[in-house]
Amino acid sequence: MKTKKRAVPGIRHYDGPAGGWGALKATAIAVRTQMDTLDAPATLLRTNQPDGFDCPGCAWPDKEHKSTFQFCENGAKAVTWEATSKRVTPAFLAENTVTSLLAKSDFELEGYGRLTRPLRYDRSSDTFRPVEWDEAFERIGEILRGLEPDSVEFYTSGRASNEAAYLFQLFAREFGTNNFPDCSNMCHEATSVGLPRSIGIGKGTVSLDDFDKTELVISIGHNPGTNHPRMMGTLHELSRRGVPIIVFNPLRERALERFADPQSLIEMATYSSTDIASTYFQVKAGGDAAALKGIAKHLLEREAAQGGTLDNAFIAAHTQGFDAFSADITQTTWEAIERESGLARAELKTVADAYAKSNATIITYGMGITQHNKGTANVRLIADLLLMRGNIGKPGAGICPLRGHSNVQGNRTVGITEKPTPAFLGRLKAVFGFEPPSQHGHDAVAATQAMIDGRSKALICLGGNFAVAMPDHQRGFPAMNTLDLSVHIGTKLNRTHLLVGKETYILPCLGRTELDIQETGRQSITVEDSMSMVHASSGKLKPASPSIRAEPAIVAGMAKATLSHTRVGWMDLVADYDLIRDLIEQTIPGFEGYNARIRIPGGFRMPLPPTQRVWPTATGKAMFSVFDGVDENARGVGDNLLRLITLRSHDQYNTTIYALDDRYRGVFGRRDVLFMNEEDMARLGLEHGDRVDIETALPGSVQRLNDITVVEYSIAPGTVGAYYPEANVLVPLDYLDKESGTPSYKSVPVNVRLRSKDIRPL
Ligand SMILES: Nc1nc2c(c(=O)[nH]1)N[C@H]1C(S)=C(S)[C@@H](COP(=O)(O)OP(=O)(O)OC[C@H]3O[C@@H](n4cnc5c(=O)[nH]c(N)nc54)[C@H](O)[C@@H]3O)O[C@H]1N2
Ligand SMILES: Nc1nc2c(c(=O)[nH]1)N[C@H]1C(S)=C(S)[C@@H](COP(=O)(O)OP(=O)(O)OC[C@H]3O[C@@H](n4cnc5c(=O)[nH]c(N)nc54)[C@H](O)[C@@H]3O)O[C@H]1N2
Ligand SMILES: [Mo]
Repeated sequence: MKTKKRAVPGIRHYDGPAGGWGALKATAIAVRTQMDTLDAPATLLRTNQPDGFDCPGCAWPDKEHKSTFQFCENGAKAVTWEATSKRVTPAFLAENTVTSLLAKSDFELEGYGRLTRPLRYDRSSDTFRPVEWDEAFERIGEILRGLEPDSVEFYTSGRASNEAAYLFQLFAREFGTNNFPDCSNMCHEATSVGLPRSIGIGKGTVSLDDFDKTELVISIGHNPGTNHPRMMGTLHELSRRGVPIIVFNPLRERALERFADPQSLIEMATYSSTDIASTYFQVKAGGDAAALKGIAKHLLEREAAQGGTLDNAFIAAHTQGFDAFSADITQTTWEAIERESGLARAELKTVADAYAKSNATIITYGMGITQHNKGTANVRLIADLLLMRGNIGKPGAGICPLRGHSNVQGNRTVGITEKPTPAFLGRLKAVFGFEPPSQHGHDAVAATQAMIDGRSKALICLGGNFAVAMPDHQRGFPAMNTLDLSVHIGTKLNRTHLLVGKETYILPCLGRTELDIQETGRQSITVEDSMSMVHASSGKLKPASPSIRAEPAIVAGMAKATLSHTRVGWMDLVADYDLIRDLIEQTIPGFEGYNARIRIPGGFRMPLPPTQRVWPTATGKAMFSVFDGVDENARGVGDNLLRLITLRSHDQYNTTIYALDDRYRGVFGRRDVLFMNEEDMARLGLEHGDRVDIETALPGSVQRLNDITVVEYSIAPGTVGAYYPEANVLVPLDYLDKESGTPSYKSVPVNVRLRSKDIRPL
């Protein structure tokens, strides 16, 4: 850092490690500001315990889900945020019109606390008013019955349990549509589309045990200190064991550099920390394909020169497409690789050498890989690199996508997909006796487009904050207002709820931490983590209000009121979730003995054939791919093009903003910042603290975000970073990975213009 840099309000360089005392302090603040302190310790201690609830934070697994308490700052935030003692009461809603609430920030909206009553929008007073559950269900059913099934969108956010999600898809399919936009479409869809083509299944292949045996980890495009904090314990252990961790990330993320484990007495007592990354490559945003191709190119050259580099026996026995893959790598020039990745040939050689030396390598990745124009191709390239040395289906090796929401993987497993297989539909028909629709439905982008065009007339949301999470708020928000009906099952108020249609209902539900008592007694739900482990979760806290209901009960209530001739015994299923699990078992392979197996602590693992070197692809082999070119084909226009990545702060959970700090990046009390490299600032004549306007630099685009403060940061040249969801206004709806439909949230070409040299006070 330069010393002459001027002081900017809320921007302070953060020197400490990630974790450590700062994490304990932040947890204490989360508890104090949200919860009744008497409840907090017991609640936090039940997180991820055999008889407790699954952390609603992230999808990183626990050691057999029966570990001792694993401290996690952001898990604690997720739990305290849900278990808050704050409430949105009917009196509060009567005093605050929807128009006035829309003027509040997302941070303020969720900060009002838990929803307590089912609500209906009243246009004459512009307020939400309490409504009885049955009345709400009846009216929702009446409107839905009057609509074409394919003009209704059924959105799922990945916090929903397997049981709720299964009922939700059953409702939609018996109603007659496969319109299932879901948060996965904005997240790991590139994994769900790419990995089946490469290895036959759209899930990661590693387990926690593999991390104990691995010799090398390559971490690409994810920020575990914030988003998968329990993974830090694993990385910390690896680093102490001397396992190299090679990071590819445009931004210097503190947790990937240095971490103090709050569970390590010595580190806490001595204020010391452990280095995490052995090497840190600040690849350009969207430059990963070039970097991966560079590593592959070195491997091919090494194999030609000295042999012993590729696992030729594995390639011959288990794969197809190697010749086309290697021909493409061979003809890719070093010049193109260096230009697009921003990394030198010699740097990539060090990675190739480390990789060639390792007998068992894991590659982990997140949104830095998937949220790109070529997200699917990126994912496949990671698989290719692993296949070159037989690193799938052997101990200590494999591919490890870091999933998002705590049950996003489970939602897909139990049928939340707009492209169901004929086999699954056949089983639904055999078990339930109705004819499910076979025509593919809408994903998240297609659903939004259909709403904009007026083709879709209703949106039913099982959780989430759909309109805010999606790109292009300028077009998406007004489309919400044109709907005949919007229904939101949620725990807290958010902007999507307030973008009211002709009729709008908010149906408040229990969270994971809360007791769920139905007719037959206390119920557990189940979830599937990032490593395909399925286990039970049951809350213990008293529900936020006596008038809220469990998600399965709300879905069943709507279904029963909508489907006059339903073949499903909705109310029996709600009375006993074991019966829902029986139906899942009958219709989805891999759930044999479901109810018995979730009663064993730790649960069970879904089948993962590639771990046994069985490849359920069309050819029965693992398939190499060819990544076309080395760049993203971003059609940027203009002179001073930069590439924008939109990302999460340390104090947020997707669109939920817990607080306005981003401690590790040195941002406090504000979110209106643009991280920029020193070189780019000099080139553009900008200084730390200058206020700029950002414009999307795609042909025909008129999208902009005004008055953002430039913050000098260690980020790859040519790359700038801003926070999601504020920066979503800069992402066009049709700027996406064509193969998977994932918006390119991490590679938007932008131009930046100086607005003012005055520093904005906080
Ligand atoms: N506390 C907390 N936990 C969460 C979430 C949360 O918001 N808060 N969200 C959950 C969800 S839904 C998800 S999907 C995950 C998200 O977890 P992550 O995948 O970690 O998501 P992001 O924060 O969006 O950013 C990822 C990282 O990618 C880097 N990056 C950006 N572009 C590129 C690129 O082109 N190449 C490379 N190599 N790196 C790049 C960024 O610098 C950043 O460090 O976390 C889950 N867990
Ligand atoms: N620019 C940009 N945009 C992005 C991303 C990005 O990196 N950059 N990331 C994308 C990703 S990876 C994702 S996954 C999406 C996230 O999109 P979503 O999953 O739609 O968004 P969330 O912010 O997780 O949803 C928050 C809301 O969920 C509700 N909620 C919380 N807990 C529960 C519960 O237990 N049950 C129910 N029914 N509701 C609950 C609350 O009402 C809360 O307001 O955003 C995407 N958007
Ligand atoms: Mo996600």
